Amino acid sequence: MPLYLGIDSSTQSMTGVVIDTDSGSMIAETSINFDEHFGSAYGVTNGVVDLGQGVVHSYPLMWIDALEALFEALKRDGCALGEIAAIAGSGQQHGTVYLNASAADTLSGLEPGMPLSQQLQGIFSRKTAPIWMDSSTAQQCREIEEGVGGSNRLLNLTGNTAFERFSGPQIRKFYQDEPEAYEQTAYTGLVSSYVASVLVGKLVSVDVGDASGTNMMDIRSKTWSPSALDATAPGLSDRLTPVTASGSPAGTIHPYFVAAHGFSSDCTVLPFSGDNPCSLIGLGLVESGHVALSLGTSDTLFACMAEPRVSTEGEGCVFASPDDAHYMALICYMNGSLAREAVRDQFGLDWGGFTAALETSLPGNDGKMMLPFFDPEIVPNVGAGVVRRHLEEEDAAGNIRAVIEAQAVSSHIHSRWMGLDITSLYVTGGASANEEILKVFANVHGCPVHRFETTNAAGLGAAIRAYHGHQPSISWPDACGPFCQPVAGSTIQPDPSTRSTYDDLIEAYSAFEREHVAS
Ligand code: ADP
Ligand code: XUL
Repeated sequence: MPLYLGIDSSTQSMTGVVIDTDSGSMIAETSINFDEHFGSAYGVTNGVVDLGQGVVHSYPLMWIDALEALFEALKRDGCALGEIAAIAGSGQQHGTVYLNASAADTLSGLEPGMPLSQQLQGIFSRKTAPIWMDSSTAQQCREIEEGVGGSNRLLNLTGNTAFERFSGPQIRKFYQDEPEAYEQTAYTGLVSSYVASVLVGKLVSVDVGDASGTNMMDIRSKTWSPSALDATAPGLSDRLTPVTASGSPAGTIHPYFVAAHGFSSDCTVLPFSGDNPCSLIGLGLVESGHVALSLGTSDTLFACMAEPRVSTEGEGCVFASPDDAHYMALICYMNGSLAREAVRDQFGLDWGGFTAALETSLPGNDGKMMLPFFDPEIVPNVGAGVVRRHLEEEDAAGNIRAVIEAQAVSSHIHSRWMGLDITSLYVTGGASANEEILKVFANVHGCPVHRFETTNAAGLGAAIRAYHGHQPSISWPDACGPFCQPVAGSTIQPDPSTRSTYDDLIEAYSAFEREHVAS
């Protein structure tokens, strides 16, 4: 019975998804929440440390503690780790990890009998990793764009204008702010390649899917772009390994994991990719046209494309798909679940109360609106939190509906650059468990919303990538087929009677956003 494991190293948790390809079923899904397990040891809230002024970091060592806790939890749940034929993974995108010259030897020499995090604590040239929520690099974005000859040049070269959260601007800021620590950095990786490196016991390359989110990869040749690297930091090419195809195995698992956790010594490890690229696979988007929505810590809307169509206004981005053939178009909102939680908590509600409030309010919210940027926002680009209410602050149901309608309408407005006729939406992410939220997205986009067995498409996509990497002769549609079917009877249909209300709201919200957010 061949089993495949997908590991999702996300903002708030480390999740394992195990699939059995004989029965075509998901046999385990287990999550280690960072705050719950390591909140006091590492001082994280929602998995991160907010250092102020847009600086948001996390701890690479904590992710490894969570990885070991995940393996123990999977075993407790009865999962036979020794039967896993291959592992692939998914990482929160863009976050950068900085390792010193001792890393390579430490990784290869891992010994059973001592927790990994104790053995790894000396390998970092920077103890923390800036993650995708960090919006402190506006200056570095401009410098990199200028360095390559302007924002259009960077867009044409890498598929993306410079974004604050992308890895290149973050690396440049580190080089500028901490030149000595940058000098001590022998290897710069991403969350994805770092976790894979620990599993294999050697420095593993960044895959094409995650390298697309760095502002440093040539989107056509899928190799590091020398001019983008030069514009980012001196000597950077010496601190990177070449970009790898997502489907080309990174190696076999290090003997540490055989001795400490019972893996088979010939378990193959595939490169990890970004969480959104993995969700593309986990939702079965391996042919161009279909569109998906992920309602996790960030909210993202994305689609599979045959060619890299770019967003000239910087609303969205383009990544290479980890199927090594297609591309994905994506828009990303920082104010996803944490904005929904902010409003929920303002009224002292749980998700049940939040959902009841949505049920009692009407589509269009009687004209009440909110710009729900509790934190800086990516699209539209807002440097510091901006919350504008066109309603009473004490109106619980009005505020709750206003947040959800703002998020759904914004995803409609800012996805136009993708040039797609959105005829259905596939959903994933923690908040996709909430049917009332999904109804709003179905009505605003005027299309059915399909739900899946797991709300963690990134972890499932990683498991499918492990399967495909281990059995490359299977086609992608066949690899995804059994695992990526919407749950029968769970589709949410749009209510046509809300169409004109939402057409009006799309107009009104666009104007409201333009009024309060300088372009
Ligand atoms: P990530 O993978 O980005 O760490 P997840 O996809 O696991 O995040 O989503 C976690 C979020 O899901 C939580 O922060 C929470 O706000 C949200 N969530 C969980 N259950 C519900 C629910 N019933 N309604 C709305 N949101 C929910
Ligand atoms: C995508 C992005 C976020 C993170 C969340 O560009 O920044 O969706 O990948 O984990």
